[in-house]
Amino acid sequence: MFHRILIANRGEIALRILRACKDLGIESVAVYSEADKDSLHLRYADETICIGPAASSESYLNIPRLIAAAEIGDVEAIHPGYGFLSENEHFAEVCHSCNIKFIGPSATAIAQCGDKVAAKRLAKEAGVPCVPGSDGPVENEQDALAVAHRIGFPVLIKAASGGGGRGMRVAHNDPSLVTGYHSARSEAEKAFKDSTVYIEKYIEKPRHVEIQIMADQHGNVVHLGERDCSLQRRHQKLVEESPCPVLDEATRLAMGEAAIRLAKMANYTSAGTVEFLLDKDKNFYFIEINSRIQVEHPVTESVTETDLIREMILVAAGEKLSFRQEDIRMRGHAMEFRINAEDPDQNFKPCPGTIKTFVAPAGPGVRWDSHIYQGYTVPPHYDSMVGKLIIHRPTRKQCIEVARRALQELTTDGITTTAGLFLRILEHSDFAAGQVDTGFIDRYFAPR
Ligand code: MV4
Repeated sequence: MFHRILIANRGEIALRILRACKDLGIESVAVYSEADKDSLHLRYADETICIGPAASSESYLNIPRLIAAAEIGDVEAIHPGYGFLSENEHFAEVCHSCNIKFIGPSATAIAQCGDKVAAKRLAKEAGVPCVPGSDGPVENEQDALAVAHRIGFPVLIKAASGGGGRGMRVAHNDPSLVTGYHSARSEAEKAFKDSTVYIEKYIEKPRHVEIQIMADQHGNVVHLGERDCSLQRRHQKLVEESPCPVLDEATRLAMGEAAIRLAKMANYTSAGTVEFLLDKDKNFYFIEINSRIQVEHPVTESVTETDLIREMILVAAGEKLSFRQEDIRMRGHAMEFRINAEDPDQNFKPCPGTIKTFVAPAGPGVRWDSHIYQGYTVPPHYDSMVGKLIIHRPTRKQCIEVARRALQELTTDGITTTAGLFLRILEHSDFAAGQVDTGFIDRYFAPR
């Protein structure tokens, strides 16, 4: 087992990883930018190293500085968390060549997942249902029109290196397809230095349902059920839950088995997420695979009684998975609410600042994953998530009841957060009925 791990991240996930290290008796080295010198996890770390100024490009994204910190800190492994370098194949490769274990999938697996055209090809090979569309990249206008006429409008043009909805265009007819094709390509070129695009049938009002997988270095792959992440705004998830309120056992089984086949086809190791769209008729289609631990992992940890960060560390050290598929049962219902320092009434404008009074919610089934404390100043340089409220109760109805109470308890005087928005969402009859899709927030809570 590792003796010492470097945590290449900040905020709540840095604290989450640090806690897993502590529980395993592993020493931790925390790195931080100048803007994060008051970060909570630094107080618990065995060693802290400042890696640069506030700008991510000069700190959390700076590979030479992180490797230097790993050498100085004398660690055997690096946990990248989510965001930053977590899906950077080059970083995974550099760690490998420096004899530092990257706690995540291999550089090859990361590269295959990062290229959405390659991932879709693998999925097809593995017999995983995919959205009808182009077979691989679309090279020109004529190709694009031919694909659209074969599958029928509406279609969605997507960037092969895309993420977060960038480089995506919906087209309903020939002229908008031609325009969208070129604007998607140039946006993709700017954002990802890769103008490769592909085309899919546009699935209207889908639910976003993803399967958590976990794989060790001995060929064992297990799925841990699904998360419904349909409540999003501009590709930022706001609420996630498990189980998906509309998924039947047969579809859950089919999605889980599909995710496992894909993971095996990709020689995948560590934690990963296979994303699907679920249409109105309960058909599911693979869209992409995320090669990192995700923000919403506690939802799965709650319903499956697992510790995914601990498991990632153990399998990275070469251990076998601590559970088999038949050991995984889903119990009760879990929801996660992302508390962002943003004002929903001002178009979700970021609201960094100092927290004058802080009270964390608690009680049965309440988990609060956060790095904030009374007197803490939320810096303006990073994403605005300041905590995650995770509720786990025997039923979805009780989950909603406890969530309402816990959101009311949460006190963060001095900064505006999304907590108030969630109280309004919880009152919505469609949410109470589990009848949501990826357009729900835009329709009712964030009209442009
Ligand atoms: C789709 C889709 C509908 N049809 N693909 C969004 C980002 C990336 N993860 C894939 N995404 C989608 N892909 C097809 N063929 C719908 C989404 C989608 C979405 C689209 C518009 C507005 C909000 C959305 C939220 C989640 C998913």
